[in-house]
Amino acid sequence: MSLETISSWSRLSTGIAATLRIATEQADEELARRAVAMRDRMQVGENCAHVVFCGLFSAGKSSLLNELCGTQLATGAIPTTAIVTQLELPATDGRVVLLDTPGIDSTNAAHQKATQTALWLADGVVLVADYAHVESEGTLQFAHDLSAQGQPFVFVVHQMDKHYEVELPFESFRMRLEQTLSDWDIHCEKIFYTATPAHIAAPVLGAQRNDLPQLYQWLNGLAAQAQLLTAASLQRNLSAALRDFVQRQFAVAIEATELTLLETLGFVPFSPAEATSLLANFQQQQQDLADQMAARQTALNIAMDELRQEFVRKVELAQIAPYGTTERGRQYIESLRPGFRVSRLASRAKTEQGVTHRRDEFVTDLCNRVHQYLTLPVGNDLRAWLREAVPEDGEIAELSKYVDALGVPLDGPMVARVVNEGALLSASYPYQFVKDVVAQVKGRVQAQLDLFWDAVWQGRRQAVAQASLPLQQQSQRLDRESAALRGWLNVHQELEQALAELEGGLVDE
Ligand SMILES: Nc1nc2c(ncn2[C@@H]2O[C@H](COP(=O)(O)OP(=O)(O)OP(=O)(O)O)[C@@H](O)[C@H]2O)c(=O)[nH]1
Ligand SMILES: [Mg+2]
Repeated sequence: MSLETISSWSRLSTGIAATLRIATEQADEELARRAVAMRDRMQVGENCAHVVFCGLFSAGKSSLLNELCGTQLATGAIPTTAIVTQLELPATDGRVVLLDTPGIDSTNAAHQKATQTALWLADGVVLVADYAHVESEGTLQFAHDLSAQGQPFVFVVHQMDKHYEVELPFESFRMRLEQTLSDWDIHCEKIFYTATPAHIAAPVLGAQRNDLPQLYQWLNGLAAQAQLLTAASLQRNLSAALRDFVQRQFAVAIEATELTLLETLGFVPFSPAEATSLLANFQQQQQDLADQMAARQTALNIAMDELRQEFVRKVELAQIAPYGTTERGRQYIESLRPGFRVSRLASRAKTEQGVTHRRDEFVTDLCNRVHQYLTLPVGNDLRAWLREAVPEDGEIAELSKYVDALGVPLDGPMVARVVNEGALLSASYPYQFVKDVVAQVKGRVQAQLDLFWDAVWQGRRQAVAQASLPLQQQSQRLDRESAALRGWLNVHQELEQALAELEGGLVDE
C-alpha cells in the first residue's frame, strides 16, 4: 500500500507517530523535528489552512500582512522579522491563518530554521517579491524549488508603486515576468501585483495596479478548502520528510557516484529518467562505433580477398607449358619407358645421357617459360600495386622482398621426383606428367603469394586498427561514462526501494 492511500486523518496520525518512532530509533534529528511539527499541526486541527508568507528580506511581507489583517507587525528597510508570527485572516473564523516569516535569504541559522519549519507545515505559500528585485536569483530559485516539491503557491509582486508605466508598460512587464517564470520551470497558481496603500504616492506617473483585494479574496477562499488542504499538505510533508530522511541515509553513496559522474561525464543527470535516456543514447553510440569499426575491417577483408583472387587467377592463367614445352616433357617421359634406346646401337651410358638431356631440355624450357610468363609479369604487377597502394617506403621495401623471392628453383631431380613410375606405359601419361609439373610449379608460386598477401594483410590490419584508435577511445570513454551512470542509477533505485519499504512499513503498523 502506498503512502498516497493514507487519506484519512487517523491514518495520517498513525503514519506521523510511526515516523517519530523511526526518527528516535535512528537518532535523526531533522526527521524528529518534522514529525513533531506535523504532530503539533495535527493537534491544531484540520479546519484551518496555514498560509506562509515568505520571500527575500524587505520584500514587504510584514507590510502586506498588516494590510490584510489590520495588524501592526514591525516593518523596515533592514532585516526586520526574526520570528514566525501567526495572524488570523479577518472574517474567516480562524480558518485561515497567515504566517509571517524572516527573509529566506537570512544568514541567521535560527531564522532559517523558523522559516523552514513554517514551510514544512504550509497548506499554501505566498511568495512575496519586491517589484525592483522580482527577477532576483534567490526568489526564482526558491520558487523553482517550491514547484519541484509540488508545493502550491502564489507569487506576489509587491511595491508596485515602483512601477512607472511610461518606462515600461505593465503588459510588457507582466509578459516578461511570466516568461522568466516559465524559463525557470516555475508553476505558481496565480500572480498578484500589490502595493501598500501608504506608499502609493499621488500623483503617479502611470496606471497603478493593486491586487490587494484579489489577494484577500484568494486567501479567504482557502477557508472553504482548509480540511482538504491540510490533509494534502500533511501527506505531502510526510512523504517529503521520509524522502529527505532516506536521502540523508544514502547521501554518502550518492555523493560518491556523483563525484564519479563529474569526473567522467562532467555533470550529474537531472533525474533517473534523464540518466536512463542518456544510457540508451550511449549504448546506441557504442553500437554505431562498433559497426563502423567492423565495417572498416570487413571492407579491408573484402578488398584483400579480391586482390588475392585476382592474382590467383593470373597464376592459373599463366601459359608456362605451351605445345613446345609439353612436347619436351613428353619426350622425357618416353625416354623413361623400359626398353628405350637413343638409337638401336646406343650403349646404356649413351641412353642415360640421352634421358638426362631430354629432361634438362624440358627443365630449361620450362624454367624460361616460368620466368617469362609467370614470375616476371606477376612480380611486375605486384610491384606496381605496392607503389600504388602502400604509402610507406619502409613497408614497400619489406614487402618487395617477398616479390623478389618469387620463383621456383626447377632442376632435373625435382622434375624426376614428379614422375609416376607406375603410369609410364600409359599413352596419356606424358601429358599428365606435364600437368603435374605445372601444378607443382604454380602451387609453389601460389604459396609464395599467400605469404606475400599475409604480410600485406597484417600491415593493412594494423593500419585500420590505428585509424580506428579514436573510435576505440571514444568507445572506451562511453564505457566509463555508462558505468558511472549505471552506478548513479543503481544508488537511486536502491534509495527508491528503501523509501517504498519505509512507507509500506508505516502503513502496515
Ligand atoms: N515602495 C514601497 N515600499 C514598501 C511597500 N511595502 C512595504 N514597503 C517598505 O519596504 C520595507 C520592507 O518592508 P517589510 O514589510 O518590513 O518587509 P519584510 O519582507 O517583512 O522584511 P523582513 O521582515 O526584513 O524580511 C519597509 O521600509 C516598508 O516600508 C510598498 O508597497 N511600496
Ligand atoms: Mg517582516
